[in-house]
Amino acid sequence: MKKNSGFNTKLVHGGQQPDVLMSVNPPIYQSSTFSFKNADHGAACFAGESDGYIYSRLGNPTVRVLEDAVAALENGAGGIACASGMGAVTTVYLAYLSQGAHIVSTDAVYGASRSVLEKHFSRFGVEASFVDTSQPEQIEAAIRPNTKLLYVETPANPTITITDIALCADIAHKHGLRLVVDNTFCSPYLQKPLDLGADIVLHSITKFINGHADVVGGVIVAKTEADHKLLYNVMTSMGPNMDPHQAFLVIRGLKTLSIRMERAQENAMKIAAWLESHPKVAWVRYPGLKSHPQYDLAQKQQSGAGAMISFGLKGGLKAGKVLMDNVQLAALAVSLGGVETLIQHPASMTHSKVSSEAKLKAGISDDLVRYSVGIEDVEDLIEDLDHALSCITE
Ligand code: LCS
Repeated sequence: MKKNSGFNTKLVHGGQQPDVLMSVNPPIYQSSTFSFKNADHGAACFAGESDGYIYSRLGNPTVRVLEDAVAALENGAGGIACASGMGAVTTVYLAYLSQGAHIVSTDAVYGASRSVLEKHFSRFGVEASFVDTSQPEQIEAAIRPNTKLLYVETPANPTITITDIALCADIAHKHGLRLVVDNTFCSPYLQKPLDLGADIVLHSITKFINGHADVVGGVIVAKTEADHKLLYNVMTSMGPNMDPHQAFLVIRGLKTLSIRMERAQENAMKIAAWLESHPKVAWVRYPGLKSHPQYDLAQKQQSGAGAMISFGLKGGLKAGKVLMDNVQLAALAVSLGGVETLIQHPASMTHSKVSSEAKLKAGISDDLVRYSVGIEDVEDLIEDLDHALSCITE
């Protein structure tokens, strides 16, 4: 594959090296360790003077295919695959947040990305401020002399609030901070944070990149070789490394990212518009709707509106529960970004560990229902929602 190949060519062929047996797909190197040609070769591998593999926590050829593929899609210097999205998030926190350091983060981040800071990193003297990063003045006001990272999730989970990445890069760099973007909701198909000025991008690979609800995983891509080296060192020292079999499945899922994303967001646009005109629906948050507060920014920053919708019903949480209990095609389950449609209630599920006060401030209201649109026939999904909404009697 040429370096300047198109996005879809990178999806199908990215990271793959010619195989000795000419296999079309990368082999699964299910081996914890690799032998050295001789003692000097072993020493050279450990000294970084030879790029031979040593031990699978420190690097594995199947995992490397995925790391190189995602790095090429995000236009970064290198990728670091992790056992989970939270493995990727905490690797980034650990790499840049030492005792006494401070991070400014989006208030509506994924629940665990927030609670790991509040409950665990705080034990080591790390401070965190959570603000609405779609409002640059809130970011500026939160930055302190000890701030090291500006961490942005856009679109945010679950409010679908959109933050201006290029603007955040300017703010971060003016204050000597690194800008980290969680790009899980868009995937590199719809948004490329490094091109917009971010220093580090990460994903819960569990979601759109893998796309088949059969793997938990994460990936980090750094813009510079130096950041890549530091992050790789932290990850391999701590050990949240991805398993080769896990990587093989993600490589398979990745190949169809564009066509899955296109189909899911085409469905999502129709469903969001349908929901917005339904008499029992109070509000809908979807970047493809003109009613989205950052509609213009979404048009500029993303090449599509994505497949995540949040909405609230006029009957509040009580009505939302009836809806969730009566869908038959959509699964009532957390996670997102797969070929199958999922529905969940963030306040009591994915964000249940976030305090009520913090949820309220971040706009994670009790009535918010999150809908991850899959690639089923849209008529069937609308019929399913229509039936579930008709079960709400009050
Ligand atoms: N970042 C975002 C934006 C996420 O949505 C998640 C998981 C993570 C990071 C962590 O990734 P994981 O370790 O789970 O692979 N989000 C979930 C959700 O909304 N429902 O279940 C998991």
